[in-house]
Amino acid sequence: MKRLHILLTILTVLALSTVACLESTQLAEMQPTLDALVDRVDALSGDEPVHSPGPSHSGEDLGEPTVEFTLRTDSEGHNLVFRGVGGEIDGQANPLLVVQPGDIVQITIINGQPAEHDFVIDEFGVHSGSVRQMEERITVTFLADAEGSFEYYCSIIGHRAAGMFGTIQVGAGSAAAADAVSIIKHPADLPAPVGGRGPQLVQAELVAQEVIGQLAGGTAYPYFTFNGTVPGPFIRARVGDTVEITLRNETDSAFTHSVDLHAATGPGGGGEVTQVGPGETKVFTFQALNPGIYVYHCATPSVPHHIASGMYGLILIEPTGGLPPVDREFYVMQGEIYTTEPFGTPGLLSFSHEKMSIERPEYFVFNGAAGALATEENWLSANVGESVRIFLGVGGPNFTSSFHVIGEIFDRAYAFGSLTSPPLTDVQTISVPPGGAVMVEFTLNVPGHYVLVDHALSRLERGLVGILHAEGPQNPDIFRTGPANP
Ligand SMILES: [Cu+2]
Repeated sequence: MKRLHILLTILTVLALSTVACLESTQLAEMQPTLDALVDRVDALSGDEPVHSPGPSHSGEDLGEPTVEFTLRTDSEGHNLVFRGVGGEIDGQANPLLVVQPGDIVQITIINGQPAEHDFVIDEFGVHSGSVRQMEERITVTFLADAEGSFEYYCSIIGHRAAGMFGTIQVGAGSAAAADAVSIIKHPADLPAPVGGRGPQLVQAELVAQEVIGQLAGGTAYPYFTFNGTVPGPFIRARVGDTVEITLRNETDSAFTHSVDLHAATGPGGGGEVTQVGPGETKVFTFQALNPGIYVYHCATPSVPHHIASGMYGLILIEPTGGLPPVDREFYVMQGEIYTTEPFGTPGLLSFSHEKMSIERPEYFVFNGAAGALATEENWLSANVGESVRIFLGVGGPNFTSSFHVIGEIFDRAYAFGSLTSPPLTDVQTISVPPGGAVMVEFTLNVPGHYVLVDHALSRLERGLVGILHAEGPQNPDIFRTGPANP
């Protein structure tokens, strides 16, 4: 059911982006994706195993509630939501409701809109009946007699798709998942261009940190990171620079780690001389001989385990004179995560060496987590008229990305991360191999949401989606709804 929640989250993001783009872009391309997702969600609604919950409870025979929540129907942008009232959920849209097995749960719905809504949790037989008038209230009480994550939603037609759904988590796994930290690297977090300066010494410190991180809502994974984020820090230098890399491994680590920088010329790209046990620090230095956008990654066996768990990043070696200036630069990396548990399982998941060895990931991610770049907090933000540059790397460890931005065309694509070859021009989708990267550039002409995907689109349903949010005036000469000559 958690899987359903994630799909619905993605669906909502896509629905939101589609609504926002109706008068602007790419509806034609988004619609099949949305339709497919709707079909998938519908199928899941029917075939998800039910955790042997109890029958519908009317409330009278349950006794006093042991936990209470209040939700108010509301809107948020183009979406409809349940908004938390009071307590820890106050003000949150579609809050995660955490209860324990055996709790008698009472939920009060207040209508914040002059429209019909209701409140349903299928697995617990909860069907509130409708509220129609402003401030009308209805209360449901039920026994949380099954562990796991379950969806609550409004069953009025179209309302779930518009965003009226959330998760109630009962018992196990919720504590670990709730304590998990965010490992998402913000896509705008990268150093300024080097410009026209001469060669110099560039020092970078990498810290190997093993953390329990949020893989998805209510789902955690034991990540290996450089400096606590996936990808690790963006390292920026120029050709001819002397680059000094310090790798420290936290004292509370369980594993040895290392770093291999594809920008370095020498044994293992540094991987041989940087093997550091817990609490150790090692330093090595290389000269940046070749310009380009390069991947770095941990090179400690099992190397694909360390990479799949998040130990990768990009190092940019700018050519003499620097890169042409642009208005916005972004840093995005794609990877796969191999969990023992199926996609969508709540709680703390575990790494599966078996699934990794047969290349069957459960999750595909941009910047470390499912849907990491699809929320306003972490999406790529720019304005109409601005030139945009995306550095897209693939940590992998195994899957090639067919990188595409829905509704945009790459004016220039520096294939394979080569910055000294002439760029490809006017490119729709570009292949980026594991351990490889690309630099793409384009200008934003029309406001709206542009969705970052791997055009192997099944991966979208496993978490691989991001949004480039463009604000500014409409540009009807380039895109508009309606006929050419109204
Ligand atoms: Cu490692």
